[in-house]
Amino acid sequence: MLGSEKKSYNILFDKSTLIERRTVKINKDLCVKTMNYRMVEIRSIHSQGLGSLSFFESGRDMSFEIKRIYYITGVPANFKRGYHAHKTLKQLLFCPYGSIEIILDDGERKESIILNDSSKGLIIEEPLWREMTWIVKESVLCVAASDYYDQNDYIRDYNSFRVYRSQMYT
Ligand code: T46
Repeated sequence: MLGSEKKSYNILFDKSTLIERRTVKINKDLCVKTMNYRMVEIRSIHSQGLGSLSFFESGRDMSFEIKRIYYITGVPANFKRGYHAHKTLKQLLFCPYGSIEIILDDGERKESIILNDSSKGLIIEEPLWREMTWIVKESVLCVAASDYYDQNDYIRDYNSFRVYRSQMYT
């Protein structure tokens, strides 16, 4: 029997550019959850022989204000980074060059996303454990983040992350 208390979050990026929307449904009795991340299309202009120009604008394309941009370069193939989650930070990840696997983990399940297209982005807006693997050497990982760097927003211990997640939904 379905419980009486249900919450549902539909977070929109931009209707015109949204290619996939995932919904978190929380039923307090059944505790049904799906992992909340979204793949989005980044607006891109392609010119024959001149390459491609992609862009997004804070306040127009984004569901959160961008306060920080960072990018990771010079990583060898098969190298792994991450192994943490964020408590409140929202991020758009994209790979303008190369191929990077992002494994997202909600404490119960893992899902794999390959970033290998400069016009596709991955939005993460809830605490999800992440591991990134560089499939192609020197792939570039760019991130637009909703807040300034704060090491207190990181959860770097997996068991602590699972406890944090379980407390979020009780
Ligand atoms: C994330 C994934 C996708 C700073 O000083 N300022 C910054 O803005 C950032 C992002 C990092 N740092 C320092 C903290 C560490 O001493 O840079 C060093 C490397 O950071 P970290 O080991 O956290 O890097 P990754 O690749 O494991 O994770 C990064 C982001 O930190 C994280 O927010 O979601 O990329």
